Amino acid sequence: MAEAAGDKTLVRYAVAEGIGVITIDNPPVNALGPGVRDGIIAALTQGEADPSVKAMVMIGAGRSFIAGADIRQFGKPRPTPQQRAYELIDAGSKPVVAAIHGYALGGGLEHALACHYRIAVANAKVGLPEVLIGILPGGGGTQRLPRLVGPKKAMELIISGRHVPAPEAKALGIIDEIVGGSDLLAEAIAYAKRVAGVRPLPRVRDKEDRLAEAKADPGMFDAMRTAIARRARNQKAPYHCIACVEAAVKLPFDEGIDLERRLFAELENSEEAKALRYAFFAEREVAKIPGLPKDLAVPEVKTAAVVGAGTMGGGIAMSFADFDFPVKLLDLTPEALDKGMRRIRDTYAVSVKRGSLAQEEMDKRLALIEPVDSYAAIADCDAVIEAVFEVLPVKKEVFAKLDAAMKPGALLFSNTSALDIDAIAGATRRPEAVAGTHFFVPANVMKTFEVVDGTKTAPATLAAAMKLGRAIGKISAYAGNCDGFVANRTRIPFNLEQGLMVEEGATPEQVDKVMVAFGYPAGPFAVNDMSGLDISYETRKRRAAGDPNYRGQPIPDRLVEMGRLGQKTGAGWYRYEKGDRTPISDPEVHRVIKEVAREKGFHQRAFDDEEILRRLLFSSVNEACKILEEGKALRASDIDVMWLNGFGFPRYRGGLMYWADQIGARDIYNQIAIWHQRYGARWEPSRLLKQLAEQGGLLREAKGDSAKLRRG
Ligand code: 3H9
Repeated sequence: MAEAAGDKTLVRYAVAEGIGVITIDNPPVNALGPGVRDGIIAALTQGEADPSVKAMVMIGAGRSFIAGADIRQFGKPRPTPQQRAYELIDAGSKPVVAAIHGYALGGGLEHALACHYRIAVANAKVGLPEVLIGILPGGGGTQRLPRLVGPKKAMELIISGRHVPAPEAKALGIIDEIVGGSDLLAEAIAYAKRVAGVRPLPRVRDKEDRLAEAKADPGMFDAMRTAIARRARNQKAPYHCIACVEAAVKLPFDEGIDLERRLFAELENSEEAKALRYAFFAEREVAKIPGLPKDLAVPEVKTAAVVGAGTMGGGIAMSFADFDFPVKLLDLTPEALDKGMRRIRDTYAVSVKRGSLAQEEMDKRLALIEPVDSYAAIADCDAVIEAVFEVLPVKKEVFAKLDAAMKPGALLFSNTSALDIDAIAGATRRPEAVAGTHFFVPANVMKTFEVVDGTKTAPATLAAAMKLGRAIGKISAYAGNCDGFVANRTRIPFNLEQGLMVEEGATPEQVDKVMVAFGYPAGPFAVNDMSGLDISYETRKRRAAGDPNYRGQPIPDRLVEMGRLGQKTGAGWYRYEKGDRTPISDPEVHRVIKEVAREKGFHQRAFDDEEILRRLLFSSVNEACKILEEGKALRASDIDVMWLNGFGFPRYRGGLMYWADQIGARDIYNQIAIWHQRYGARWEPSRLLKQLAEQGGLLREAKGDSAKLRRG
């Protein structure tokens, strides 16, 4: 290959067999950072000017084509580009072929859409995920994609931001050809030679036929607005995406581009975009555990087992199968195993019925889950996750058995949500191989995956647990060993205040309304009804038995004693019509609340919405600060990641601590100090919060106390 420009640049240009090859080389994902866009423009200009070049290929070095604009540059001032690659390609006289492997996302796919042809290897993925960071495709994507796939499909892809596998992209018309993956560049050069002489050049901007579908169905844009109203409430980006696709249909191409640019600029610095960018980077940061040796040999987990075929164990086994991971499911009686496997089958069958899972895929996943009834049958697995009853003596017994049965080097993980991981590890002779791996409910759906670090957990065990979580599609997050670990511990005060405010006069409906308006998919009382009121009832009874000063929750206790266990009994905090999950306000509940308040002498008063929101969330912010000052979490942003992926906190608000910064540590501290006076010890302000309030500083940037952290 004749080199026409320097090799060590972000974008290389060379000529091979009469084809100009533009290689983007900006590790790790070829983001369009400073210099890359200009490099592409320079290379296109060079190829256009070179008479020996008949066509060009655009390709990415390393693991991807182009993952999009450099997200770190958003929100910073940048010069308006004098030239754009899309326009150069449209104005050019030579065909350009995009050769895609890995990811072509956002601006990456937009570059490919401006090319005349797109080829891809079969495992490549393409998409316009901008909406997930609160913006819209600003490089012509909203105008070109509808011209290829039709406006309806384009809206679906742009509003979901999903990654489309190459074969589907080919079927949709985004990709022209799927090619073998062994030498993409050679395939691309051959393809470019084949199309070099084709005229006129096929420009996506000129394609009008697919736009006609909107003429037959002019209501599709408003229908889409209505369809996303619940999901997209409080957000602008999804609606701006629809407006742009509508413009693609109704306006000439260049006017559509103008609108796209204008709306992009409006979104770039919006509050939702800032929060979503923060969430994007927080989710990458959470994977990092400082202080682990760079050359750490992380044991590879190829085979896994789950102990306990209950709801949790079954969900965990499904998490493995969903990511193509073979897993053994151990329970000791045929009845328990049968019941567990039946539950798994039924859960998959619901997805098949809904159309979100193909029958063959369900069969494939079920075949990956092997029910077994003895410890000997799992002995050779690389890792085992215990998911038995949440009672310490039971867990210890299981760990002693695992220790005796499992091969040397196997990793022993416990799916405990609160128990002391050191006590569990103490039941084995290999505490260095033990860590907590806390799944959320339902385990096959929720993404938060807390990895709990015991006093003796080896760095390699910790790293392997973090990696295993990612391998099964979870977001692994570090947690120190303390009661409730990090996620649940931050959530407990929220749950407590929720109950107390109802004793004091707020209604469940009002609390739920406030939190739904804030952006939660459902209010906390409606969620209680979904999970059932009986579990926390049992916990309270147990605690009360062991602690004469235990402050119970008489209102939900009374509801449970009346047989109101939630959705499963047709009544809880709300009532439900048969076969319908919509919560209906129930005067009977209001009567019970008043009755218990009278009996217990609770003073009831009216609440305003802001007070409800702040009491719920400030209590958790305070607890999060205490966790950080105790060195039980690495970073405040990890807590945000857990709240976003474990508790339904609205993503466009960034997370608990990011949201708290919008109010400011000082105001939060002042309010908490007042509540401390009024309500007593449970509102004792955290020292870290006080310090941030006095000295300034962002809550979201707080780190775990380095003197107390086990890692770092
Ligand atoms: C856009 O394109 C706007 C356009 O319309 C044009 C407007 C004019 N920028 O995720 P990973 C970093 S908006 C900066 O762990 P994976 C990431 O932070 C953009 N950095 O890898 C991490 O850094 P570190 C639309 C980025 O293999 C490292 O790369 N595109 C970017 O699990 C590895 O990332 C998107 O939204 C970026 N665009 O997943 C795609 N992308 O090592 C965003 C990654 O320091 N990216 N980094 O922590 C992704 O979804 C995933 O990174 C991807 C790879 C699927 C590509």
